[in-house]
Amino acid sequence: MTETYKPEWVPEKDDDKFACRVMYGVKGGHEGMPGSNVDSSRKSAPVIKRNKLTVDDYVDGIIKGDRMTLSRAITLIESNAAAHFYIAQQVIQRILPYTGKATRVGITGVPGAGKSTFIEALGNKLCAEGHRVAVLAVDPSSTVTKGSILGDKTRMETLSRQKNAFIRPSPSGGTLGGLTRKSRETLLLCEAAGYDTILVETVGVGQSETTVRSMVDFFLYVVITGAGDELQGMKKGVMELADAVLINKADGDNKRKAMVTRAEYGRILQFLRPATEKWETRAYTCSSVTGAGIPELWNEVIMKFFSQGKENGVLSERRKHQTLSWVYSMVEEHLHNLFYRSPSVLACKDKIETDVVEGKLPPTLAVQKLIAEYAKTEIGDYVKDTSPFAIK
Ligand SMILES: Nc1nc2c(ncn2[C@@H]2O[C@H](COP(=O)(O)OP(=O)(O)OP(=O)(O)O)[C@@H](O)[C@H]2O)c(=O)[nH]1
Ligand SMILES: [Mg+2]
Repeated sequence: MTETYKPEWVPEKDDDKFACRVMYGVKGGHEGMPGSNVDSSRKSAPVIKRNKLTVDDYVDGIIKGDRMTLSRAITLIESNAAAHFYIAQQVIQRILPYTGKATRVGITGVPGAGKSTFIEALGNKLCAEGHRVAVLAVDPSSTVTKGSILGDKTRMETLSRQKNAFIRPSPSGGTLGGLTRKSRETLLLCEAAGYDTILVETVGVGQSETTVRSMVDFFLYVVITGAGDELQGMKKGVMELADAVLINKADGDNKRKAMVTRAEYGRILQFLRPATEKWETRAYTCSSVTGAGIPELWNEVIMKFFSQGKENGVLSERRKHQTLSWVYSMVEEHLHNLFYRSPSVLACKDKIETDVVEGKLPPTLAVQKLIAEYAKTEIGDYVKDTSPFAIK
């Protein structure tokens, strides 16, 4: 009989919220991996079922800085299963006192700007100086392909070999709080595990920049010269979120052009409102391949931002504000889910939609009807609800 193991977090049916599929192992397994020594005629490699960890196991392992426990705790947070949500929330609550000490930096930019290469160069420098660096990715998964945009480009080969580095590709969205919650909680786990610098990479599409901006202290916008400038220029909104604009790939023939681009961005930035109070957002150049400009950017710009921000209280204000806005974004998300999954709303939605489209019902009245329908049956149920947020 073929031994197969289906993890308990896999939904019974394929769900469009579930961004990956569980596959059989490779025939004979991978060299050096569990099952590598099995008979190659077997259909699939046996998967060794790991012991379930208790909340105490998770908390102790994380605080000790154990990478395996940290990885498993992140998987727990990423899980869309309600049972995992309960355990994960208990773990988060217990590790909270150990969080908040890291330097949180977000990095955004168009695909191919060199964000991962930059993070690798910076991460290696920081590890060499004795820092412990965690790299996370926030990637709006494509609902069409169910895949992620950053894909496996977050590999960062040299950095991933450093014992002081922890690299975690992005979680997928889905139910129970979605991407923002998962990313924030992952960041907290890494802090509790002793990582003093957290670098968060995100692709400049959709809402992901705002998500990352809302969870980091310093936000870096990586751009490149030449083709695509018009596109990047259109992203004025991102420039208003940035604490520094970095013109990457300032090497070889591109160096001069990068200097010109830097001056151009410098001019634009003068007219924009800086993202952080009492801080001037400026443009800088670097080469992530040669490493030129990276130590200066870190030591003279980013570190200055942190020392200044700690002294004048701007950073602690930002963190307080971020925590509160996190609470309310979860409230909104949860209300949204409750409404759209409410059986009474689902029961009357089609009829109301048809009436609106046919001009029989004004949109404002439709809103009132839908909300009234929801409130009538759902609010009372909420208290005895089985939802993870229900009052017990
Ligand atoms: N010459 C030069 N090439 C660079 C530099 N930084 C990155 N590259 C190259 O640019 C390409 C894209 O780099 P990535 O680091 O994958 O870019 P990214 O912004 O992380 O891309 P996505 O994750 O797809 O959004 C790679 O081929 C890198 O080798 C640089 O400073 N100089
Ligand atoms: Mg990348």
